[in-house]
Amino acid sequence: MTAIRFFHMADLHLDSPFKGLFGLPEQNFKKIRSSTFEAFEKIIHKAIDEKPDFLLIVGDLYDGEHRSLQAQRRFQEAMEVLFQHNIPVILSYGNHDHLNGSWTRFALPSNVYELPAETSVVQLKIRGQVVKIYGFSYSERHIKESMIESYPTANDQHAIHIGMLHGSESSDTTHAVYAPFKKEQLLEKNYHYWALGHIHKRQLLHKEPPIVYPGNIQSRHRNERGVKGFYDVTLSQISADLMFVPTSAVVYSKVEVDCTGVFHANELLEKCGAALADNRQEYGASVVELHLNNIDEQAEALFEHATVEAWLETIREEEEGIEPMCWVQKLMYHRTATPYEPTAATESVINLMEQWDISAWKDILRDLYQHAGGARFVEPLTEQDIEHLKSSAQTLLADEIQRA
Ligand SMILES: [Mn+2]
Repeated sequence: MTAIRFFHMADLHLDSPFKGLFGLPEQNFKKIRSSTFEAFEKIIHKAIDEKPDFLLIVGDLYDGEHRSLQAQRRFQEAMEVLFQHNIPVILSYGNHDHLNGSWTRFALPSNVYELPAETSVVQLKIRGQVVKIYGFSYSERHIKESMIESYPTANDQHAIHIGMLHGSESSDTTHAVYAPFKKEQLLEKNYHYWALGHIHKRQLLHKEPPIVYPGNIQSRHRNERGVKGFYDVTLSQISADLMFVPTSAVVYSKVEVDCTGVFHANELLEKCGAALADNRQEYGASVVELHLNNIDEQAEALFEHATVEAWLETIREEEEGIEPMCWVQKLMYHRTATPYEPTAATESVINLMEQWDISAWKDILRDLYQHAGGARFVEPLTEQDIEHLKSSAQTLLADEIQRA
């Protein structure tokens, strides 16, 4: 039984602009701004070193439909290098880099198969083993209808069949639904592997055969936390072996500091420094959301004469110049819950807040999220954000009542 080896990646989002970052030193911004390229280059180096049989790239190679010139140039150069090493690449375009955008065209070398808008098959022969790869590119940004019917059922028993699909599982309503599918529909095709893209969080929807989201290769904002990468897959007709390979050039992470017993400002700074050093040790270059937990009355005095912004600035100064970089994007502090006597008024407000669903919250926050000048600076509202808003609103309310 011949086994083949390929790299499965998706959502490169090359030249992502990282719009939500402000006030950071020039060299930090440069590092972050080039992280999508750096992550991609790690993959190309590994491909050159280890010579997999081919690469699959499942949509959203480029961040914008205008496909920045720099991104295209860097991508083309990478493909030329793979051409010299005889490594084929099969790619599809997704909702971000759909075929209807307007961009300056670069010609890619002949080892690269760009899937067209109609579901098509690419056939390769690897050490005598026939491999059939099916997929399509987005003809326009919004493909809301299911595309799965357009994929043929595997009938050639001697071939290895792989489906490439940029889209979302139809029950997953946390994302805009693109080219929706049900897991059962994929399984019915009798393929040996489903290479998915679109959802940036790595996940295995099914084990045998594997149905896989590798996630993106580099986080783009604080809601895409953790180490990103791709899958190095060894596949035969009867077995699949998946190895995750990290590629993040900059890791977005959440760092928590326990402030129990903190009394002096320097103690707080030391604790933050130590926690950030651990984070640096684990992830290398990073963008951090720093949470100060268990702020008791004693520790709270530290925030009476200095604002959170002033603390953030001081912590950033402490970190400046240390390599690899650690940019504290956000500082949040959480008081130990101060018991308060609930009154009918506070309870009714809190209960009301509990009843708002995601669309009610979106409606309430409409002024901010639809603001002509400001909307482009805020990241999309997530369920996590709403949870956080809800708890801060409740704490604030309880506090105000108590002080009144
Ligand atoms: Mn994407």
